[in-house]
Amino acid sequence: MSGQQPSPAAIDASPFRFAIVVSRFNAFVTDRLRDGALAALKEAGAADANVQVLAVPGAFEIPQAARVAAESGRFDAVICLGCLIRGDTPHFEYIASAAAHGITDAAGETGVPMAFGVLTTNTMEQAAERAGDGPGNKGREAAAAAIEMAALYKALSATGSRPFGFRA
Ligand code: INI
Repeated sequence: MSGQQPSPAAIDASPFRFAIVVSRFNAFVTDRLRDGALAALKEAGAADANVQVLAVPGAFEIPQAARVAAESGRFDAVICLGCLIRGDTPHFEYIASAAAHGITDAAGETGVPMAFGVLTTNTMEQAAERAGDGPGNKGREAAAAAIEMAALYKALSATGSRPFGFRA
């Protein structure tokens, strides 16, 4: 089949520039998500100079910074990282919903792909499990998604490479 995408593991990240928007709230987890994302980008060939880490206070602020980063025109993809741990009040639901919807809207409205690496867990243990070393790290997973989406958008914008049925 023509126009088939390479498997994500084979995608070269060196042509792309990435922003990592990471919240400081629950930093013992989000630092590890950030490190996982940085490792995945490096392994895929991204140069340090093409990766910018932008810290924000909490998950609520992630979409705000992600949108401004996308609008700057300086990035091919934005990797959003945060950690929400459920408490005794509905606060968690509001922030989780705002983060998810805000990131979705920012990606759709700016045309810059954004990966969702915001953990929403019931316990600290569940969060820590998803931010460990190795492939289960959700920062790594988000970085892999961002690389794949940056490559997909590039393929879609290339002249004459529109897949069958794509609108003019
Ligand atoms: N921010 C998080 O990233 N994770 C949380 O678990 C969290 N809790 O539980 O409150 C949290 N709150 C802060 C919020 O994201 C904003 O930074 C704050 O409301 C200021 O706008």
